[in-house]
Amino acid sequence: MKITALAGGVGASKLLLGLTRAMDPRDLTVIVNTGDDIVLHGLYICPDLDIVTYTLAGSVNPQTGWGLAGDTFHTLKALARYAGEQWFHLGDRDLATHIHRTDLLWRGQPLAQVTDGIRREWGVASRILPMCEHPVPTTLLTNLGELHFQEYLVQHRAEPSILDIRFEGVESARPAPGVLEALREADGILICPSNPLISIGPILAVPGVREAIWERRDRCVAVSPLVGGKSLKGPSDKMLAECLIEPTSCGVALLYEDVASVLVIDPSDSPLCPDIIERGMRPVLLPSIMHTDADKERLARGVLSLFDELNAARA
Ligand code: FO1
Repeated sequence: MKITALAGGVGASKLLLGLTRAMDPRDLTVIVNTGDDIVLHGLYICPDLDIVTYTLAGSVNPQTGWGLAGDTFHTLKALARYAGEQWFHLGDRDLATHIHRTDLLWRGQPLAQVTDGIRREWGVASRILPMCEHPVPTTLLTNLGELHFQEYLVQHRAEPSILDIRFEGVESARPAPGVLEALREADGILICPSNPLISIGPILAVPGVREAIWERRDRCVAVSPLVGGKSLKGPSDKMLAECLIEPTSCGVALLYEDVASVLVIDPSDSPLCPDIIERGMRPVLLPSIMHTDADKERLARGVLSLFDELNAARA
């Protein structure tokens, strides 16, 4: 069974790791958000692509869910002499990835090819695709003014209130090579438990992507990133509330009802089932909190059984 997943960073990677243990990882393609990408110190940094790659390689820092396990920060400390204290923590070994990527991009290699080379160097068997190759930075209009998503999240610890979200230039972006094919050829499409506004939102906003999934809605399953009205990771709950969307799996259903037929929610959220059904989605209860590798694999196996069931119903 070929699975194509839409993913942000840390939350998605947990489920993706479970999937690579529950299925042949070569049958998994991951389409990753690049709205979080940022240029710092002249380096092109793609946090979500790197988080997915390092996680599937078994090398991510397990404490943070981003960066490399056991990395050091000597370069960043040395840089403080010239550029002052840095708010975005780039580890020494992580920097090698950003230097290599930036070098290849400067030489004219497209981002999808660079990304594929990096995942191969890390021994990752699943295909990892950027959503598009053209930079589409997520900009938030906040009470402090316009902020790049990383400034909002990391520098300002997601404290400012959000007035608007923009994916700069997305109207003229094109899906990266392989993205639409991976959606059209998938037996199952999975929307990972990532922030629906700023991780999955940018992917769906790339022209052609939402339509391609809409056509295959009957085989698309979304996993809610909220349990009991709280985000599993990051500020999804706060951001949804500020965008006047109910910060529960019901609000998530509102954002995905046109593209996914099934919404996986945690059993503790079962009282939300009638509202989710009202939105035209089928709620499925699966334990969604992933602390251990066993939790990740159990959720992944539950999602794979759902895809089997959906395929059997279509046959
Ligand atoms: N997140 C932080 O909260 N603080 C950081 O200093 C930080 C650095 C960082 C460096 C490389 C990288 O790939 C990711 C990094 N992240 C950091 C995570 C990142 O900001 C977000 O989690 C994602 O963009 C959202 O998925």
